[in-house]
Amino acid sequence: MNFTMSTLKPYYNYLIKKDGVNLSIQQADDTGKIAFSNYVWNLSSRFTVMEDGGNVTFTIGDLVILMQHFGEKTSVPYPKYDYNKDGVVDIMDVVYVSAKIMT
Ligand SMILES: [Ca+2]
Repeated sequence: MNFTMSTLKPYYNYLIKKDGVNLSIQQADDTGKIAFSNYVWNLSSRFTVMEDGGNVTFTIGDLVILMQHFGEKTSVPYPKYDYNKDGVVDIMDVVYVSAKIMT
């Protein structure tokens, strides 16, 4: 499934969420348009596009995904959910995301 949104601000970053969980950040092109694809969705999925401005917010859904990757240390250069970049998805990353949710 491909999505296109226009009438956005050119060159601004937009955070795309699916069911409240961060999906990706995309920059609008010079005409204020972004396009994205998502192949895993169902009819009840809800997509949100919001102006990012560099401050990604986290939700409980992000914390659940993080917990599903707890202990991972195989990716190069760092596991995707290793927010403090110490080479492993560990309790420090859980604390980081938890703190972001509460602020
Ligand atoms: Ca870590």
